[in-house]
Amino acid sequence: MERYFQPEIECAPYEKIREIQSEKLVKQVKHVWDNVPYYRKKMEAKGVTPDDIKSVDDLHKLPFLSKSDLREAYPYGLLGKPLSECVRIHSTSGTTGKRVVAFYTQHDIDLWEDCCARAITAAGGSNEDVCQISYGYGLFTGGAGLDGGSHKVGCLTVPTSSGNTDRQIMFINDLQATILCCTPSYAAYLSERFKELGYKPEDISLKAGIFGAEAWSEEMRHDIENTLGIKAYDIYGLTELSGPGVAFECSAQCGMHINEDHFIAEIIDPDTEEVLPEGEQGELVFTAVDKEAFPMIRYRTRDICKLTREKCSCGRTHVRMAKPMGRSDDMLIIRGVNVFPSQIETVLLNNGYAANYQIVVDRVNNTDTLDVQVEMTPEMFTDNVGEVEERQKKLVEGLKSMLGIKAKVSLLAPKSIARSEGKAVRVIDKRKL
Ligand code: DLL
Repeated sequence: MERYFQPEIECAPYEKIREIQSEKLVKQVKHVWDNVPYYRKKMEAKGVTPDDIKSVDDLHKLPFLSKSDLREAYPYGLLGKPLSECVRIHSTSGTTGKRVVAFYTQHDIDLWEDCCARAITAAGGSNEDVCQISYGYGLFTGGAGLDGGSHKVGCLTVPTSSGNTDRQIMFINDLQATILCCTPSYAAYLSERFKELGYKPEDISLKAGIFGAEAWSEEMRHDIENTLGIKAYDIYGLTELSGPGVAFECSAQCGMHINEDHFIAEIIDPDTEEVLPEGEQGELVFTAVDKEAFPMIRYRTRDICKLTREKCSCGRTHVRMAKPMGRSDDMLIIRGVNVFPSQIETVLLNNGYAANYQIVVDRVNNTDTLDVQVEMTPEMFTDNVGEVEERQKKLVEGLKSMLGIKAKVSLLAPKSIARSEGKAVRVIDKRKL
């Protein structure tokens, strides 16, 4: 059995990691200064030159990049290499404004696939595995990234892409797939379908799942693990930084190791932009020190989470990020109270519901309304009105204690909410329409 594990990097002492980062950062800042006039102007405006950046300790002197910079510089304004050296783009499925288009040289793709290979390895993968990739292929980074990683690990790669659920199940069964890669909401849908078809966990060949691209709760993880009989690993990334594999979970399933030889992570206060100490919650900011074609420096992700350097039982030393609670722009402000969809999901799953829900926010008579619509499971489904009312009441109370505000709860019949094959759309905010 061959494993794609790089202990000399992944388990390097902190000082060694800082050394690698500092060396690469100095080079990267020079590369950007010389080749990306847009960022050079930002540096000049802040009065910083490459000579000021001697190590990671100087990172805070550099200006941030944000989504609005990406929009302003669209499409070619942040390119760090001539187009003749770029070999690929990927793009986000952004719903507002211009899409993000990210560029890759062959070197960038190799590094990205290396990150994804580490993720598959950390989930127990080797060249003996059959790895089914049910993330979408195309502009979205999920399919291509994990496909490349799976090749590097030497798995037999099954590129089903997303959708056509019964065909997914056929391939898993016929080829005896052992690793499944897809969004957690699609994994939940596949689990539901396996159950409907009468499969028990021990009938399913899968042993691990690599699920990411959207926020998902611990409760959802347990549901998927129990139905499919697997261990479910989280994976994080974003198009601007390459795609999946910026960070990944290991056997400890306790936060995601950030590939620190490629990405330097900081947590900032999103309002003051001040860098926060380790362990505090704030906005995640990344500096990609190896990327050539689309070199992001201090890129503000808008994802809210914490970092820890506590020792990990897997032996990897790279810093771990907690599950992001959601993006700061996913946060709903309802009657002045901050609400993350992931908090609502926790309450629903703790009460025995599956992750088939939608959150509808509206404004009636100048007051915000929050309607949590959730499907009953087939086992709960009943026409006994008293029982349904009792269930509703329990959820209203659970939500009140989690969020601090009152929500309306609508219990729906099983299968009344459309299933997602990619990233699930959980929130319908009618206030913005
Ligand atoms: O979602 C890349 C990806 C593909 C990651 C497949 C993992 C697996 P984007 O479409 O650019 O890229 O969306 C990036 O998705 O800023 C987060 O808000 C969210 N996100 C990604 N992974 C996670 C995760 C891909 N594990 C945005 N948990 C990010 C929570 C996640 N949110």
